Amino acid sequence: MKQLKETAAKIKSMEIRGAGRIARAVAAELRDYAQRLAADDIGEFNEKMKLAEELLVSTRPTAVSLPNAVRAVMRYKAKTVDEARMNIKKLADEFITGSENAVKRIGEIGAKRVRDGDTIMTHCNSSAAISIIAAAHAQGKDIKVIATESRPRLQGLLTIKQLDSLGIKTSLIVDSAVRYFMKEVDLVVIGADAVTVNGSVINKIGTSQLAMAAHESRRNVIIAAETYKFSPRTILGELVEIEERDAAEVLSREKLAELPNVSIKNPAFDVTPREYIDLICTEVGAIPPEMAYVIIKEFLGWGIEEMNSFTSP
Ligand code: RUB
Repeated sequence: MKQLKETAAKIKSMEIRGAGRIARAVAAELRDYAQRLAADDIGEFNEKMKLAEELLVSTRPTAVSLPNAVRAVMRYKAKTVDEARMNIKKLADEFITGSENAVKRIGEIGAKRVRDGDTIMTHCNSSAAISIIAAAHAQGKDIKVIATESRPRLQGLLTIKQLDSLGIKTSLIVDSAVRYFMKEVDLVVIGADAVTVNGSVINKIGTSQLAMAAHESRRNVIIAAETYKFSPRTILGELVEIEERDAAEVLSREKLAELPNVSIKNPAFDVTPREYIDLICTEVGAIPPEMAYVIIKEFLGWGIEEMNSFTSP
């Protein structure tokens, strides 16, 4: 239980962050927890696994990759504890390898959309988006990147470090300079925490204003997202919850205490409507956002019928 709680705390505090990494960490934790778990019979084992699942799913509400990873591992079927441990390990390892391969494949597919000489704008720190940029660079295309800081947590600093180590010329800008620099941009490439059935994308706060600015200037916006970022529950009309993080990420408690009339609002993500998105680049192909349902049905296995029968009593 100690390690399980530690992993949950690391995801909550964002020591483990980024939707893909969160998904892989959760699959690995469920696998390892299952191996350590003391249980007299399969009933007790299943109950304890369910509690572990609930704890992990509660850590960050927006990244749909998290419940999708949990679902991929928790569909194990077993009559004995040993069999359950074995199945969980197999499913978790499959998910982790599949996820790593997906990020690589997205790079290969997405790089086809990058032209020699392009300047790409990106936001926050997305492994899938960086995979596209890195693949284009590896193909010998002469590209430049403009990366936003991504306040308040400054994930943009992780991005510039990664791009710098690949030898890619990168400029760092403050988030509010996105529209100012749009005239220098050829293509926007960003990641996703969730994609809804209607093709809207939920990603780091500021993504929607970036996409709007790109749309206004007729620049293409590519979303890099593995299929497990798509949200089956949105078929039922559910909205993806936007995580509201601690005010202290924006202003220290001491400074805030001096301003009795001020409160902080700190949503971690926002929703970009599909009108501002040209392409969602997944590991199974680059699709228009209108095709999101096909991904949810064909590749995640959840169509309208399955979702309705799953939730009906
Ligand atoms: C990270 C973020 C990333 C997506 C995709 O937010 O918004 O763009 O998670 O990342 P946070 P990846 O830092 O709050 O987790 O492509 O690596 O899954």
